Order: sequence, then C-alpha cells, then structure tokens
Amino acid sequence: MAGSAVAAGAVSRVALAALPEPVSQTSAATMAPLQPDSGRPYHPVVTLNGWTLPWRMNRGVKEFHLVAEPVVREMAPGFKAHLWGYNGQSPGPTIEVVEGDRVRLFVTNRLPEATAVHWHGQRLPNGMDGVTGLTQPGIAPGKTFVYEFVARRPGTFMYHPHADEMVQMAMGMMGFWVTHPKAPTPLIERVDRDFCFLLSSYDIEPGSYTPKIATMTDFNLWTFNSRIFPGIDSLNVRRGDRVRIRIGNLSMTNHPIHLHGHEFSVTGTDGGPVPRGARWPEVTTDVAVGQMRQIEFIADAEGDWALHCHKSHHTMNAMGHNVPTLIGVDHSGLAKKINNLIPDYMVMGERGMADMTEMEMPIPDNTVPMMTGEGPFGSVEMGGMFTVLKVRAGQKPGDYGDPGWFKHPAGTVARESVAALAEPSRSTSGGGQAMPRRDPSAASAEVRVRKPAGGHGTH
Ligand SMILES: [Cu+2]
Repeated sequence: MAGSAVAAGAVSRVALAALPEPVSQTSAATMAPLQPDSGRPYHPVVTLNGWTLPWRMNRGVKEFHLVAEPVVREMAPGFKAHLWGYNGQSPGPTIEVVEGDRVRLFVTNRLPEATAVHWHGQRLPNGMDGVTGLTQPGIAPGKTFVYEFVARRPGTFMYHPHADEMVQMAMGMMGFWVTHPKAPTPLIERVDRDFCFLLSSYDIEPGSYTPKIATMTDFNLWTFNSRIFPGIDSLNVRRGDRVRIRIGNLSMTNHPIHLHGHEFSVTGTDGGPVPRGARWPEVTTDVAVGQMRQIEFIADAEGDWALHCHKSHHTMNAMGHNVPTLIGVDHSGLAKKINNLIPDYMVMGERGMADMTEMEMPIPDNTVPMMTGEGPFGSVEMGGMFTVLKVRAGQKPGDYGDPGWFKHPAGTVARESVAALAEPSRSTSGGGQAMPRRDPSAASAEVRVRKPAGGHGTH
C-alpha cells in the first residue's frame, strides 16, 4: 500500500468529478508508513497491524473514500473473524492529514443496515458530526454520503459509526485519525517513531466466526487493532529514538496500558496536547472508554519489552470462564475415574493455568489456545492485549522490520540459583497491634479462596 496515494496531476478532470476509487486491504500485516506524495509534508504514523488510507488531491482538497462493509479479519494466524469494517479491514484504515487541510470524505455503505461516521474529537460544522438522526439521516445501504471539513487542530482522533452503535462497534467498525501539525509547535515534539492502535473487544465463541453483538461486559477477545497476541506485531525501534504511541479505546471497559523498561509521559489526549506542566512520569496509563492517550518516551534501553494491558484477563484468549480455581487441589485418581466415562477428559489447573499452554488440547476449528505465544525461553503464556517493544542499537532509522529476539549480554538474564535454601526465620510474636479476639477459645478458621463460578461479568 505504501506510497500509493494518487497524485493530483495524475487524475483527469473527468475522473475528479467521480468518486475516488476505493482502496481495499486484504492483509492484516503492519504496513510501512505511507509517505505523503502530495499536500503538506508530515512525518507519517505506523498503524499496528494496519495501514493508512491513500488519498487524492482535488483542487486543494484531500479526498478519501471509506467503504463500510463486511470484512474477514485475521485476528491471529489461523483465526479469522467475520466482522464489519472499512475498506476490507477492521479496524478501518488510518486517515492522516495535516492541520489546516480541507478534507472531503466519501462514505459508501455496503452494510445491510444504515450507518453514519462520527469524526471523534474533531472541530467541525455541526452537520458534519455524523450522528444519525441528530445531525444527518442515516446512510442507507448502497448509498454514499460526503463529509467535508477543515482539520482544524492537530492531534490524535478516531472515527466510528454513530448509528446502531452497539451492533456496529461490536462488529469492529472503527478507525484511527491523525492530524499532523503544519509547523513545529512547542507542545508537539517531532518523534522518530509514531505508532497507533485502537483497543476493542469481541465475544466470539470458540469454533464460531461472528461476534455476539448483544454482549455487554463478558467479552472473550481483547484486541489491539482487532488482533490478539501472538498475532500482534512488535513495535520495532532504534535505541535512542523518541517514540510516540497513540492509543484509543473503543471497547466497553478501561485498559491500563503498561510499558516495561521505560518511563513515559502522556503528551496528548483526544482533547489536544497536554501542557508541559501537567505531564508526569508513568509506566502505566489508564485509557478509559472513549478516550485516547498518546504516550512518549526515549527508547534508551535495549531489549524486548512487554507492552500490554495490565488487566490480567485481557491478556488471555477465548476460553470458557466457568472454571473453578483448582490451584492446590489434588486430583490424582480423579482423571482416571472420569476417563472411564469421558475418554478425552483432562484435569487441568492444579498447578495454575500455565499447564494449559503445555497441553496439546483438541480445540474447535477457528479458535486460538487461551494463552500462547512462543518466546526465546518458552511459552509467553499471554494472549489478547499484549505485544513487545523491541529496542535495538542496530535498528536502522526508518526500518520497522522485526529484528528477532534480543541477544542478552552475558550474565544479564535471570537464572536458576543453585545455592542451598536456608530455613526462613519465622516471627514468634503471638500477635501485633490488632484488638484481641472476643472469644479466644473459638476455633480458628482457615479460608480457602475460590473464584466464584458463573462467568466473569464483573471485571
Ligand atoms: Cu484491558
């Protein structure tokens, strides 16, 4: 896709009167940044497992053509979901413009129901805001609407339907939008690498292909740009690069996004750049529902650093959740008895859930193991919202290729200790500062923690 934007001079007057030819993408790979070959120059972003929509210049107006349509999104190798999206993918392509650009967006609806596109965070005429019923009629199936406005303020934005929202967003309709500054500004630093992705969630039963659109909280797939680990590409940077990562949340819950090995600051939101005096160092930032955060840091530490949502259920893939906690439970003998009744039955979980990654469990077609991903030291035991920031001294400027696993300097990897274990010293105190028990003769109780069954609808 990269570099395929149509230059103004290459398009005839007749062609300019017609709709811009829609560009479609079949691959879920991370595309190289789309270097602008018309309009004001800017430093393009890289969309994680995504791409930027080419445009054409029509008498000074940047014209884009979005097609809302059913798509097949490969969420991870071997796992395809039937979603709705734009121009062949979910999320749709990233739209990149420059502050002050006049933008004309054609939206063709190839869905079975009406839609509309809301340009989240933009300053625009009210009638361009894309809210069905409030600012425009819905775009009926088969129809094309045109939106036109000036991209007035630089920053991090997104687009999504404002029509039958629950269904259309649960089906994957969303996309990123970046407005680059037209001139250097004190609050928007020039960066060497600029990544973006959206957070979304789906409820797709193992063995099926289409999200359950009525699900409100109990999702089983947590995604960066409709991809799940280990299907999410790594973010590959050169040591010393100033790196910006832009994240928008169009799921139904918040995601504390955590980066290992570096401190970052939040330099902007969908409301604009954060004043310098209001920035502070973080290693985790919570991205609430409907919010966008752009984080920045100097990637000065070489290595393979995890970048993930800190909610542990969001770094897992599809599974049944009605699983009791079995850690510490001895089921020796139990499996044999059940096996007489159900030959394929497996007992799992007595040493924690990591056992599941070791088991060659038969799983339904078109599903992924609950946690997976092979690292250089074995299974990473992760899924969902997890990827890796790879920082390398040898990564060339502008090279986004995967450098492979980090080669650790000798003596810098955690290793097994072979020293003998000493007996731990134990406290002999009979109690601390707590109030004495009312009835000291009552038997003491030992509590065994067991997760409640019946789903995980409350996290
Ligand atoms: Cu999360």
